[in-house]
Amino acid sequence: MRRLIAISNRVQVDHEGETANRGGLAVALAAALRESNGIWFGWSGELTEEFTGQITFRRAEGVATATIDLEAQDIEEYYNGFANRTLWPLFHYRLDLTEIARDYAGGYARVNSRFADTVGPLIEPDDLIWVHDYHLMPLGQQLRERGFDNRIGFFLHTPWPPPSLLVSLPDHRKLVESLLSYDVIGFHSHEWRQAFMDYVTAHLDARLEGDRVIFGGRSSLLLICPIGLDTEEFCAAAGTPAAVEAETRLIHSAVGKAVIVGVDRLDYSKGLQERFSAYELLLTTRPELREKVFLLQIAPPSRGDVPSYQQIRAELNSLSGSINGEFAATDWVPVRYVNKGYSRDQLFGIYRASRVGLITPLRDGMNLVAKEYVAAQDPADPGVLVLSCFAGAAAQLTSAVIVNPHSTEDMADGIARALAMPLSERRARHKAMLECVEKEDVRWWSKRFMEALIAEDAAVGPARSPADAAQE
Ligand code: ADQ
Repeated sequence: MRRLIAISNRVQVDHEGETANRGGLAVALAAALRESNGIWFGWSGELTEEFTGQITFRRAEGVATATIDLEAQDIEEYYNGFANRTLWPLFHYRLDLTEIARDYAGGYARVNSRFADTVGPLIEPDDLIWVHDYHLMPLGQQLRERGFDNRIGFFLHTPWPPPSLLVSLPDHRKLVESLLSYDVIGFHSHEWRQAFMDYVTAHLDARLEGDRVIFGGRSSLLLICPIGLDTEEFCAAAGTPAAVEAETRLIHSAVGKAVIVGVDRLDYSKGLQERFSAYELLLTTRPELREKVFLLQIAPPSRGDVPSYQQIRAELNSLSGSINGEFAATDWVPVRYVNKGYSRDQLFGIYRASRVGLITPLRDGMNLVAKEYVAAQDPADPGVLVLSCFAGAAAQLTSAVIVNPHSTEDMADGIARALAMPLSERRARHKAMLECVEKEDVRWWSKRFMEALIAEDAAVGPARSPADAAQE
């Protein structure tokens, strides 16, 4: 089996006692790497006074990791700056929150170049390289410039924005051209891939041939490859003490009330304010539901150094407080808003105890929480998933109650429908979704991507090392 080198901004594997804030990518990649005996390379999350390129090698949960520390200026300009203040909002259609600054773009280029310089010596000619996410779009080109002609793939975990938004980015052409150094570019859904195709045909001197882009003498395959859950591992939580305790605690504390659950990183793309407003509308327009339901929103803070994240946190505190102030009774709190992380076992129990899973991002590349909610249900008496039409997951989980997260009325109707849904319909919808979550899991996802990358190898021929290339 070919060795995989996965490269992502952060390398996050669980060390004992740490479970909070683990992103979707961490969950998915660990499984893919364990199987291929690969190396996961990226930033340690640590700060260093001066960048040295020194690599720390570790092994955690069967995954070999190689990490580097970054300087404060790198973190400010590349991570907090270009990645989280420029690209993340832009790629989630939030031009209003997109901050453009040359320092950010400069930091982004510098860190991508530092990644290329430090990972380079680890790469052998036969390795497959898989780069992840918007933080590292130029890395493939940086590696090519250093002479690596391994098969290199890139997977985008976020949406790809429509061309009319992307052109707001200075140097948008340069960024997209750099992506076309990859052999395979993966997207979660047809919609994100189509937006990419629309851009390259409108703004670059590129040609589409089926699902390939031909540009600058290279061909890149544009692959639709929706990420899945590590379903087997996640479902192994069933019956564990932590899962059972979380489930029974929630059921007892609910005393017969139906639990509506939301689990999200605290991020403006997740539509949390809109969700709270929809729930408020539900209680206002359907008084018969008061004291019969409550919303449990779990949202651990993320990216606290970025002002828009501090702002959303303050807004949600105020919104949950005002809903509780308006509707609460002596023995009923309508919104339980919890800003902390839970272990995966506990999350399993929480999902299982909840009658409705309310997942309503305004835009989301995929959304793994929706899949986790489905996987955790009891097939004999499952809860109902209410899902935003703007999550990548909606293209696969078509048996969810699909709602428009911009319409509080539509969401309130969706929740009411889910609460009233008869058992037979709940079972039928759940069965269809579970089939997809089980079949198209994280192994299916990584296999699909890796096979596409290997097939490119057959098409293009074996890679040479930079040393071979120099000798020729
Ligand atoms: P995220 O935006 O982080 O990921 P998501 O796919 O929902 O979003 O994954 C979040 C993960 O964090 C889930 O596995 C969830 O269980 C976990 N999590 C959330 N809240 C938690 C809590 N309180 N305690 C413990 N765990 C918690 C990005 C993209 C997504 C895409 C993924 C994977 O934004 O669209 O689905 O990458 O590609």
